[in-house]
Amino acid sequence: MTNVPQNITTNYDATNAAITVSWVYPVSNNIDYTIQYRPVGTTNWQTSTSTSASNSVNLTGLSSCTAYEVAVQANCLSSNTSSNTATTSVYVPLTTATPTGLTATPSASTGDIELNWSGTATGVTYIVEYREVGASTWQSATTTTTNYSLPELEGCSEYEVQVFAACDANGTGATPYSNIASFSTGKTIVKVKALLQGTYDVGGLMRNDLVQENLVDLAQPYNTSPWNYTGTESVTSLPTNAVDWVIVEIQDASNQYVTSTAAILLQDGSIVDYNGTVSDGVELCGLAANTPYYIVVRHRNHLDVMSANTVTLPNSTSYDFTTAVNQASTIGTTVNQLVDVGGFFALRAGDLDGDGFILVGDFNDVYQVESSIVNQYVKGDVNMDSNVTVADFNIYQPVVSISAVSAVRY
Ligand SMILES: [Ca+2]
Ligand SMILES: [Ca+2]
Repeated sequence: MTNVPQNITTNYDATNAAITVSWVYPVSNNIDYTIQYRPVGTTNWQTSTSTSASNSVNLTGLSSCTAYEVAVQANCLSSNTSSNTATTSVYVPLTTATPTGLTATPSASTGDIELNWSGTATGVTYIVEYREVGASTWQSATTTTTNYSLPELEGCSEYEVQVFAACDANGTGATPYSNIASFSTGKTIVKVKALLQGTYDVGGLMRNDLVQENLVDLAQPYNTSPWNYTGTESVTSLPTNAVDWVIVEIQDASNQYVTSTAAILLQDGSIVDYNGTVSDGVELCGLAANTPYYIVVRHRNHLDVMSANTVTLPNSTSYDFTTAVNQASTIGTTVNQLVDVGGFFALRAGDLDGDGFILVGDFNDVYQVESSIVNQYVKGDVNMDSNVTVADFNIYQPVVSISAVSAVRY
């Protein structure tokens, strides 16, 4: 008996952490096989015996990140044995679990993004991959611990990150990827609260008839004159406690425009990001850290307001327009930018065209045009109950001639 087993194949089976060896042999009766295997470069063979008619065997108890060579010999039980096959090699990759629970958290002190995950703590290399959302290629970094600090990245962007474990920094024997975590850079969280007179209810809360009736635009509605705000903020559905879209605008200490965003006004006056990234504020790009700015809140048919003083951003406590009339910047000594709605202060209803003046033009160009419209999301609906009626006119009429401060007019 001299036939050598043919067509030997070796594969690493990750599910069973085994090398599967198979071969072909022309005789099936009265035969068994000796399978020899060892890490490449070592001397001593380990052996495994197979009597399987399927001519294959699973080798287990392997070291990860190691190349093995394997040979097979046929043993004719009634006579002699064959020669060994030529050796064939197979690589056993990293057999530890895939990294899990990846998180990405900005460090308040350094601006670095702190990455943490769960995985084997020793003996492996972790390869971190990150990119700006939408970019086609990943950048990478390596570490041998289960955490990594990504140095502060340029720009004001959304990033995503993933990690895998490998035998070395070249990625040999890699595990699958972890979950993807996301983070943003260069953004400043601004916290501000405001109420709207038109839809104010009681106890510091606003009604939200328009949201309940699914009438509020799902995309920010300030892309028309006078705002001409071109942001692409949109949602698939508004939070159930949303009231409407507003614009949060930042001006510098000289009242020069810096940046703005469309955001969601909630019933208690909180203003939050449309994408839910921040639960109690909005993220804005282009602000210098720990620098004083004016905060402006704009609404479709209410008089826009600006903070009475500059606010150092980011601010940990909301700038609250609802607590006092003088929270809003004033024109000279006339303190009338906010209206007392019963212990709380609200943006004045009635600037139907949003230009910063409550004048007859609001009546002529908006209210009169939209009069008698029902069940729609329109600016003439001052009390935001979805209908344009005399009730809206009666809110507007007594305050004709009040203007917003010049810094927020269009
Ligand atoms: Ca107006
Ligand atoms: Ca109305």
